[in-house]
Amino acid sequence: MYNRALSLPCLAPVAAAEALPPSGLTLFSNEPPLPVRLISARFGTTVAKWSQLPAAGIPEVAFVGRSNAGKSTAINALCQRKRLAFASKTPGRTQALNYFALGREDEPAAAYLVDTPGYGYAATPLAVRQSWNLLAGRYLAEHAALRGVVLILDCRREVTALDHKLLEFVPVDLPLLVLMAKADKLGKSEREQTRRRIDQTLQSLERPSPLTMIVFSANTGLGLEAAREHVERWLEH
Ligand SMILES: Nc1nc2c(ncn2[C@@H]2O[C@H](COP(=O)(O)OP(=O)(O)O)[C@@H](O)[C@H]2O)c(=O)[nH]1
Ligand SMILES: [Mg+2]
Repeated sequence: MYNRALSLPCLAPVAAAEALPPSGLTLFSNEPPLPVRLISARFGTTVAKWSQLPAAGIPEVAFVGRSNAGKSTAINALCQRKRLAFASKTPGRTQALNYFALGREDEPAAAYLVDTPGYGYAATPLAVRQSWNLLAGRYLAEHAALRGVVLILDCRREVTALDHKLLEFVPVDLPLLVLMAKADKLGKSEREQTRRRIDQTLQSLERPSPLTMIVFSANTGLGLEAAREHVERWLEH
């Protein structure tokens, strides 16, 4: 297991006042850094094998879920983009991790959102499933930069056996945000009953780290702002 300790970039000390530029501009200020906003997301890079992962200094949030759960649609909605993550009715078979960079465009990424390949699509050949375990599974289990994981559930399927399997990869000390997605597909009372059942199932996992569930619909915007704020808070400091 990798060390999850946060490694902060060291700021070089300002040696003397004359080190400051004569214009009066200060190189370092006491102002806290600007918060990282999901709406700044743009494509970063595709990681197809372990050796291509970025160094662990930049915080990451991973999005996981079964194929067709609504993961790409949720990422697009959270980032206010139409086609940042590719959403389709036919689940893709690519096993790569897609990195979306956050922060000012003219600066190196301040953080990353990471779209993981859909888990366990029924028609997925065994070899593809195995390569999921080797890259995405290992990434969730070991990558030190992870600040939290967003699990997307299709509210009509609730927590399936595949979701339980997927969660086995996620270290118990990582904060988890569960989006009960496509909530617009359920009426009000059905939605509330589903929420209670999923909540009970999640509590029974007895994960020691913070676990939050948000009833979510990319179509209506239900839970969107709360989910966005939650992820942005993980990326603070
Ligand atoms: N009604 C409804 N459909 C959704 C919602 N989110 C996703 N979908 C649909 O569910 C299907 C799968 O979505 P997608 O984002 O591609 O799932 P992924 O495989 O998990 O990335 C698509 O047809 C989406 O249009 C939602 O909030 N409401
Ligand atoms: Mg997708």
